[in-house]
Amino acid sequence: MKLQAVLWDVDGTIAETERDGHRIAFNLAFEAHGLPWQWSVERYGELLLVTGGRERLLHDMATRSDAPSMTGERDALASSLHVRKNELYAQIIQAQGIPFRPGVQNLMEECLARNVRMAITTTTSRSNVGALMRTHLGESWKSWFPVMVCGEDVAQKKPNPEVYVRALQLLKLNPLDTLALEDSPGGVAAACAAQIPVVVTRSVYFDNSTFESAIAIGPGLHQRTGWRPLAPEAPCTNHIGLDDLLTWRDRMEHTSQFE
Ligand code: XBP
Ligand code: MG
Repeated sequence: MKLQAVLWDVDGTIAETERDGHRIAFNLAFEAHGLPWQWSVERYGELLLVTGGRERLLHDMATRSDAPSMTGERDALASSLHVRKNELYAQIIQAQGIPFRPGVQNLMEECLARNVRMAITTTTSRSNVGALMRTHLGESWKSWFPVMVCGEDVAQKKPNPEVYVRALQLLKLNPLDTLALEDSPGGVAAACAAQIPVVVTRSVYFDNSTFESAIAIGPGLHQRTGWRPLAPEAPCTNHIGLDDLLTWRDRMEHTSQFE
């Protein structure tokens, strides 16, 4: 059965945007608001279990004695910080750039060349996706992704499957005609709940996480070693490509973790 579409998670999967992008932008937004808060690399890793930047801010505020005590004030502060954070994130991306993870653009180009459609399926804000994609794919980047479902398009963010269900509706495809690429347990849970086969490329923050229902788990699209199940024999390339995704999808083994 042909693979009709590849569904891309963004943060952690397409690029390592969390530690050196979103986290830094959140800290600059705290400073800009005169707040003495800073999220360390470690603390941010804990906070990543809460998807969505605004939701993450509210979750953190609930642990702070110096956060506003009234719900309305907290909501307003979270919204204002989040808007500023996204502006700063775009500036960081423009000024210093965050590279695509190796092997990502290769697979995107292969999808285009072989008429496999691509969708963006993310809980990040639409503006953040644009900032990242534009720097790597140019102004025509949207033509690469006929379907894009972002944080503001859904009522419930990952691990809720809504992002993926919406993408399938827009693509007019059944889940088994597609395959998702993810890096986080929440993202995998969302894809699996939508019955979409999912391949995990481990990212900095989820390097040691346990994944229950992925059809393959590996270190990144740039290398064929370190995958479970093993990457199929392919003497002519070092990258993971569409044929590998197809093989894993057709075998549909469920891989829980490296052992
Ligand atoms: C990543 C997220 C997002 C980003 C920040 O989701 O959880 O919240 O950290 O984005 P995914 P916003 O890996 O599914 O893309 O601040 O725009 O919410
Ligand atoms: Mg991710």
